[in-house]
Amino acid sequence: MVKLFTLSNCFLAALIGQAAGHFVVVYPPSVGFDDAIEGNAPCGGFSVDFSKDNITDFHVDGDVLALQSFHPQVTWLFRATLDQTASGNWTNLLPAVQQTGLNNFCEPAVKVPATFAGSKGVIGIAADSPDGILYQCAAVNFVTGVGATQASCKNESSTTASFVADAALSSLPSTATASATSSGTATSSPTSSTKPSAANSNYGYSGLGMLAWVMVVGSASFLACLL
Ligand SMILES: *[C@@H]1O[C@H](CO)[C@@H](O)[C@H](O)[C@H]1NC(C)=O
Ligand SMILES: *[C@@H]1O[C@H](CO)[C@@H](O)[C@H](O)[C@H]1NC(C)=O
Ligand SMILES: *[C@@H]1O[C@H](CO)[C@@H](O)[C@H](O)[C@H]1NC(C)=O
Ligand SMILES: [Cu+2]
Repeated sequence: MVKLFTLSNCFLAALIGQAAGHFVVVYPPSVGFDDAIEGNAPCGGFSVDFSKDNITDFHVDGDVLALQSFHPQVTWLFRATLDQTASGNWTNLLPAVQQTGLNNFCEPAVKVPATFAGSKGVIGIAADSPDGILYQCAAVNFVTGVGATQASCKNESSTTASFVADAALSSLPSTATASATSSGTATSSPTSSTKPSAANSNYGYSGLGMLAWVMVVGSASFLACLL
């Protein structure tokens, strides 16, 4: 029965494949989502633009990060930076946490260094998935205090989570601590011309190419799902 259930979940994951996305951020709103380029660091193929993004107040003493995963297992890394281009200077907010089970996952009280309060910045979410590392960013205004509860903050009942060591996530560039970066190591950030964006995506698929891609990815996610 358990095996059957896993199998049908795998079929579902394979069917959903790229179409339903690898993962989405439910709260705070992301600066942009396109599942074909979600693997582009640091923000899933979008740049942060405080003049047009939906900017959310994020409370440094604890606030909500709500996600939805379309992979049966994924490992999350939550980061924050005061670099408004999201090019680097990241501070890890929690150890890598592995979600087992599809759909909703929410950390209701993620803390940010108190010194961030009063500044604009970016919350970065990196997900180690069977499709590689995937990224999303939220443009935020760091404020003092604790954030309000969000109705969208919930865990799927069948989901379990635990802190894990994740070599891929811990070797991400610019995963620096606040104290290490305050001495100036953040200056090695990429120039704006090298920043990934929707415009220079490597995924120019269309028509039959897209169909082939979906089939390959579908089979791959089905196989990955069985492991
Ligand atoms: C900004 O995000 C909030 C929270 O997700 C949402 O309720 C609101 O509709 C968004 N506003 C715009 C302009 O997209
Ligand atoms: C979801 O699960 C994580 C990990 O067990 C836990 O830290 C968090 O508080 C849970 N979220 C909710 C909304 O209960
Ligand atoms: C890097 O982050 C630290 C705090 O963690 C901040 O004091 C510093 O101004 C930041 N540097 C840049 C270039 O954003
Ligand atoms: Cu995926």
